[in-house]
Amino acid sequence: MKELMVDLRSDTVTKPSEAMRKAMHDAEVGDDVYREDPTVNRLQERAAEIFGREAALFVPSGTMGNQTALKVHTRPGQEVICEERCHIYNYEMGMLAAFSGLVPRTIHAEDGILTWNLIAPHIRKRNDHRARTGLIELENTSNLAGGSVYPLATLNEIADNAHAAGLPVHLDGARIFNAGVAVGKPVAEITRKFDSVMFCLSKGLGAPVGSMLVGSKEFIEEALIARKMLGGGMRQAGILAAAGLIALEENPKRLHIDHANARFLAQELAQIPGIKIDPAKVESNILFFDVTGTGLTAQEVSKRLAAQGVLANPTSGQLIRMVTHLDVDRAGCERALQVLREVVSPRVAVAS
Ligand code: TLP
Repeated sequence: MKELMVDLRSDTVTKPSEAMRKAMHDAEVGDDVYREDPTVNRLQERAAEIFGREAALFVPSGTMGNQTALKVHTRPGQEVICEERCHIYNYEMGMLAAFSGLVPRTIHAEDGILTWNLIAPHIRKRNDHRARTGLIELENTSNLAGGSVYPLATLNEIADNAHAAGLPVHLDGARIFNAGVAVGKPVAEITRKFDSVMFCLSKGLGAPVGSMLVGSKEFIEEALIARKMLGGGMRQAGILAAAGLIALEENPKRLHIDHANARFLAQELAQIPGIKIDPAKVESNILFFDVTGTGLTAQEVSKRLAAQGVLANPTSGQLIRMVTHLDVDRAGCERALQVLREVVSPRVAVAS
């Protein structure tokens, strides 16, 4: 039964490969709070190089990377402009308020893709009554908007205008390598104008733990302090960085497979009676579909799928999310579809 499990809940569920486990075993380590872990240092140098930046910092999670960046860029009482479905606001435990004293100024954008025209009216300069804007934050790919991908021109236009207004721009690039594959451009190019970028090693790239922050030397020096405040100063973290290095070097080049599997799932899902999805909107490795037409709630569908070894999370009463990754192949996708067809067929719905 176990080997038949198809886990589409998230790309966070990937397990470290044999090569990663071996590299972890063999990793040269030191105390990273003293900056003496050679493997962490190597990972940070490689990340900075790949993104064309001065420096990088290894952090235990994407959440810590984002919250560290927010802390460095802002002062308490300021507003952070972000899209209403973004991770920093919805899934980071209110830490933008708790840790940095920020107020989110959320904006709704079609498919989660903000534009300068949407942002500009919300920017507040110094004012005797209202909170000042401190930062603009974008998410690429946009997770909760279905893995949507920013056009490069939109990213550049937002960053240029933000800078002209004296505002820094942070990128939650948890899945920035997926975005790069989707637009066919190197990550250095699509993140060039951001003041800081967080990206995850532990999602589609398959590392067991870890994310990175990249930016200027000055930004990373400040980020080190905020990371320590959060308890993120790690010691012999080279054990983790060793797996991260393999993730970073090897796995970006296979992400197109996950995108093709997501498109395949979407096209087949669209054929199932009662399921609603627009396959044209699936640009990377995340997809959402609406089960309202099946007469079942998303929770019921998810429970029935799980009973047959297919895991996919409901994100509301109507929507289920599926995320493709390196531990799910085409056969796994086919199996997930077959189980779903059975689960939502009218005969099964009546029998329950
Ligand atoms: N996303 C997780 C959940 O928290 C929703 C997932 O399964 O997709 N930014 C983005 C865009 C993310 O999707 C995530 C994780 C993070 C940041 C946080 O990364 P971690 O989980 O490492 O703190």
